Amino acid sequence: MSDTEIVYVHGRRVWDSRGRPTVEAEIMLAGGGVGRAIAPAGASTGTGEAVDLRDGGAAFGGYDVTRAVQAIRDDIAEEILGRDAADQAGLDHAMIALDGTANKSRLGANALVAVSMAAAHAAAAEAGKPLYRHLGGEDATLLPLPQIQIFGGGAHAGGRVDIQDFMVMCPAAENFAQALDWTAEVYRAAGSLMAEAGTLQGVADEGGWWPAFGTNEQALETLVRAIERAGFRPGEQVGIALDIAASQFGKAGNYKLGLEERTLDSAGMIDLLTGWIARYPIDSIEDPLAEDDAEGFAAFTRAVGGRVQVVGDDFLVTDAARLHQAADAGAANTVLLKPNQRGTLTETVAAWDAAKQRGYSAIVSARSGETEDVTIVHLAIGWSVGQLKVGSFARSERMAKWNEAVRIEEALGPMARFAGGAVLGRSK
Ligand code: 2PG
Ligand code: MG
Repeated sequence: MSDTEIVYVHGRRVWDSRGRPTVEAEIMLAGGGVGRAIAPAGASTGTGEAVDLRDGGAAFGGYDVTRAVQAIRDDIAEEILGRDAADQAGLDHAMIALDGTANKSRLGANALVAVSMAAAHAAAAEAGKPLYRHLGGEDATLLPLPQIQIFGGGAHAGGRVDIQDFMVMCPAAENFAQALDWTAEVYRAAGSLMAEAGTLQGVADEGGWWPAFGTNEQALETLVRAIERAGFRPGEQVGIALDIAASQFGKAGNYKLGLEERTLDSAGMIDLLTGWIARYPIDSIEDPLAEDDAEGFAAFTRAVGGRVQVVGDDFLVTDAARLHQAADAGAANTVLLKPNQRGTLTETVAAWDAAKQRGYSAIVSARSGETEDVTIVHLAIGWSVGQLKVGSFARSERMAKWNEAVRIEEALGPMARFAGGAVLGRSK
């Protein structure tokens, strides 16, 4: 029996940052290595995502996960006991085949992703290495440029404003730790601006300040003022990243901006956003158009893709095949990588490989429903992706991830390289 043979598989129900049930998997190997991981959950999900299997019914608003947990204990355990955890692709493909559906609706992508990540942790533990090092070897030294939310909106704030994430990036920071230092100051300055305006009303789902604004653009203006008040030069030291999450309010070419009581077509959305790009120091825009608007995506990318990251989240759903299609059409230039959108690490890596092949950048991303699980930080560094998005700078399910990256940067010492502005195509 090899040391990396799986000898124990367990699933259990735990709780996420929204107080909803989620799936945890635990795996033990013959050599004694143990791995554990928890599935996250989205709120603004793309229709092309693998299925987050929920029980439905009355309990916990229908969000219970007893079926997904049971799938780990029964079907998945039976399939993977005796398999080699060091063969991640073999393991993941066995689970994909066992599920047998195109969207993981039988066993649940939440069950699969927890097991897939737990197996990676167990194999790393068996090898006596941190996960990032196990995944990337000696080359895993690139600390990501973080995208950190200052105001949360959209589906994460009851639709209070239409736009979902108002984030900052610190491309001019010397290292990851300094990017956090700067972000902490901007986050605090934004909180004081809200307090002074009498609009400080707590935080949204991912810890960003509650967006008590009269227009979407007011949030942008306030963000620029917060950057300045924190003592930074907007656009140079600290830039803006937006997640429009347009699938939440746009369908079939109609974009309903509830806050502003107007409906735009695809061209109108593109005008609105290119106007914002002209007036504000925006470096990155995610899901500027809806998932069903590939033509809009391509038009927007033609218009601004040379100077701004155009990121596909709901549009690409961490899917290598979709990325190739998008690349053929010239739509987007960056892909968000969310392991639970597909259900296995192997498929997530495939999307990252496709991105590299087609000249796309990538951003590893958490979900709005998160936990203390820090696996994605190790993926971002282990795969040298260069960017990481985890939500805001508050609430421990977010801070746990930022803190893990601080530890890894420290452990790498002089070997650590910070992705900084280079991932945005900027020279220092
Ligand atoms: C997104 C994520 C994270 P959710 O849209 O990028 O902000 O949200 O997990 O709700 O899909
Ligand atoms: Mg998104």
